Amino acid sequence: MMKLAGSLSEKDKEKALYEIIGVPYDGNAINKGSRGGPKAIRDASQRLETFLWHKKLELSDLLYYDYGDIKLKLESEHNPLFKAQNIAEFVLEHTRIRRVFLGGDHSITYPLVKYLFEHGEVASVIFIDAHADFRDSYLGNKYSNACVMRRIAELVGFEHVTEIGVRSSSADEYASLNKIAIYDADVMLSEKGVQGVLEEIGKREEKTYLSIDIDVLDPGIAPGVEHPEPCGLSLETLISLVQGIIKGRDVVASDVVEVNPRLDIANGITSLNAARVVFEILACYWKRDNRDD
Ligand SMILES: [Mn+2]
Repeated sequence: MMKLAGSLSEKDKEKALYEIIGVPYDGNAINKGSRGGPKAIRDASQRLETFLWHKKLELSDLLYYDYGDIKLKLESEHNPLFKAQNIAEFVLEHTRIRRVFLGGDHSITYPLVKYLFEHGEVASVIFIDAHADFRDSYLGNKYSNACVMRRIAELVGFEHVTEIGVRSSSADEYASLNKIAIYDADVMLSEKGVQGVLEEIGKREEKTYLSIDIDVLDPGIAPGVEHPEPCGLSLETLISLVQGIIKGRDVVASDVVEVNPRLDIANGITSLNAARVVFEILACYWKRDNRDD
């Protein structure tokens, strides 16, 4: 298996400060294909320079290791929560270092947060997503990727969740969103802007899980997603959010989810931009840990 570009080799994995874990699971999506997301992101990362120009950082100096993918147990195929527990079992085996998970459909975030929350590693959750994902149930499935933020809010407390970049929900979902902190996509273009949003959310020292649904980007630059939503963020705006959040919060784990290579266009732009976001997360982890502004 191809590792994410810049990863330590297996013989050096004990040196890792950060770890990458693929979760090739799309069992709770309607339109399948995001199980291919981790591989597509790894493949796309080979097309980018590992020298991050704007930060003057060589990624292979940051010491991260790509562990590969979680092995999902097929006997629990028909129970999404059993699959969720399988994911947590994998995380249990690993040491407490900052992580990046590669999805997979967005439902993977719930079991990951659940595990980390119950072990005292995460206190709050930030979603960057085009969709509210706040339905109580979707087509009879409470663990659908359309319900994931609702399940997480019920778990960690509504006051501990924040959503950024949202521009789509049902009317019923919208009525329940007043319980959480939300910055919709239009706010980035308002007077408050990205910096204003970051000043409000990025200044608390609490262990945070940052979940990035790649569909928060405009479909013009991220077409390979299950539910493309027009009028999305630019990659520059998303990167600014990632930088500010990781600078201001103790982000112990992140994910980049919903890359669906079956729905992507031929040049693989969705996977490429997702790989770029993963690189940025790793660089921001390193800058925070080395107090390098
Ligand atoms: Mn979404």
